[in-house]
Amino acid sequence: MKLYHAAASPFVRKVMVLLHETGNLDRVEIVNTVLTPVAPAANLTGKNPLSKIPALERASGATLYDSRVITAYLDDLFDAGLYPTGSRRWETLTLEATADGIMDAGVSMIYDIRLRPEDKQWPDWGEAQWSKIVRTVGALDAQWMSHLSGPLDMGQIAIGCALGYLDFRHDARGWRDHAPALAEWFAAFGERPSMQATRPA
Ligand code: GSF
Repeated sequence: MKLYHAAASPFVRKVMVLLHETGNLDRVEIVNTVLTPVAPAANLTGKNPLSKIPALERASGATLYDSRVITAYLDDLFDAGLYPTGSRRWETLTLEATADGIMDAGVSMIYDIRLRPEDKQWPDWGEAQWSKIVRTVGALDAQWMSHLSGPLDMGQIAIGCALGYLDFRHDARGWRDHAPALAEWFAAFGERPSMQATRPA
């Protein structure tokens, strides 16, 4: 399988952490992919017409994309149990969606700053995205610490990758000021070898 990859992408990192945690890194070939919304990757558009990463090309069958589809597929393939059964399953899926929402907001802020010409930038956009992030880390801190402290699942991995992205791109904004318990959880989670091996660059 080929994984279309960029080391800075928090969505790709979810897949990489899953591969590390399940000991299956050798099952994928990493294809470094350079792209932005205004510069699609020529080697990818034939596989994922949206030109977004991660994408997972398989020996047969459709190329899979959207990180949540890929993580669910690999969890199934490796029988990894990162999507638990019972009521915890729906929490895990919601937690992963929450993490992806933080990533979407954080990535969108970077696109606005880096890709738009200066005269077309709109600071209110970035502030509104940051407000989403502040609200969300606050909600995680207030309502999700018990789940986050349970057995490893894909929701936790995704939140770890989302918070890692905030540190990587938005460190100066200080998300920890809004979520002290979450910050404590992340200090420990970030020490996992899978997280250390996939630090964004
Ligand atoms: C989001 C992937 C994404 O936006 C997923 O896989 O979960 N819902 C999708 N990836 C970015 C790279 S990144 O900053 O992580 C991407 O591919 N952007 C290119 C574009 O055209 O938006």
